Amino acid sequence: MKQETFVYFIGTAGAGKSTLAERFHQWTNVKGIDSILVNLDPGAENLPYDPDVDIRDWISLKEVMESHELGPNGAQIACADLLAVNTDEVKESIESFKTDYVFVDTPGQLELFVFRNSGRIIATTLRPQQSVVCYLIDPILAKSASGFTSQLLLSVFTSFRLGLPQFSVLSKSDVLEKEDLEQVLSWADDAYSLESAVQSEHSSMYRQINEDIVRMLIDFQSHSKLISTGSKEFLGIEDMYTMIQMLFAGGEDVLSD
Ligand SMILES: Nc1nc2c(ncn2[C@@H]2O[C@H](COP(=O)(O)OP(=O)(O)O)[C@@H](O)[C@H]2O)c(=O)[nH]1
Ligand SMILES: [Mg+2]
Repeated sequence: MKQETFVYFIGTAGAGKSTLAERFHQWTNVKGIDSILVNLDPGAENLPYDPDVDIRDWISLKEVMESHELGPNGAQIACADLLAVNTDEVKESIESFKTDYVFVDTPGQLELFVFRNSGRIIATTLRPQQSVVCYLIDPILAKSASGFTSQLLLSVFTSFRLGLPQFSVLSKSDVLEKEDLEQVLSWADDAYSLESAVQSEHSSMYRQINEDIVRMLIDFQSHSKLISTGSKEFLGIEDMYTMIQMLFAGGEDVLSD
């Protein structure tokens, strides 16, 4: 039986999860690696790909809105809670493809997958021993030091909740001016430069908190290994692939045969 590697794309709304999942899938096609795309967003309207496994086959946001007389926000939450009910069917459907890589696109809003129980149930049921989270940092939200720190904290919460191996990427990096991109990458390389940048944004009453936050980020190593990605020419995808191969070292590299 094939030993699939699951890659979960997680990040705030609009961070570029669906687009990056699709780009990675295309890249594997070019490289001759077998992969499938799984959509776990019941509320997805305009996906930039045609999913191989689609949660919307089991859960319809529109039907949940009608049957429970809910508005779109309430229905999104109800749908997120229903995700776990269909885990066995989703697992069976994924396994039927007998593939090497499973790219899992998660609901638009991060909290629906990370903070509610369903996400955790899915991530620990499907194939936790060969799963990795690709956490997307939205560059627009990372331009200021406090914004970037907040994004790193969200990635720590994600790792804390799901308990899976995780790495971060700076998505949509083409939307940043060159200087802003360099700034964000330099903060990612050096947590202490991030700390002093946050310090200069806030008054000194936050000094101790800033120090504590930076120490925690270093402990979680969430500040390091930030890979720049963007829609152009598969930017960063090969680095992501290498990172995943390294994480599961000892596993078979499907590219090498
Ligand atoms: N410039 C640029 N735009 C992107 C990139 N990736 C995604 N987008 C755009 O950002 C928006 C949100 O992307 P999407 O993948 O739907 O984000 P999601 O909500 O995290 O799944 C869409 O309008 C995409 O076309 C990128 O690499 N560069
Ligand atoms: Mg999406």
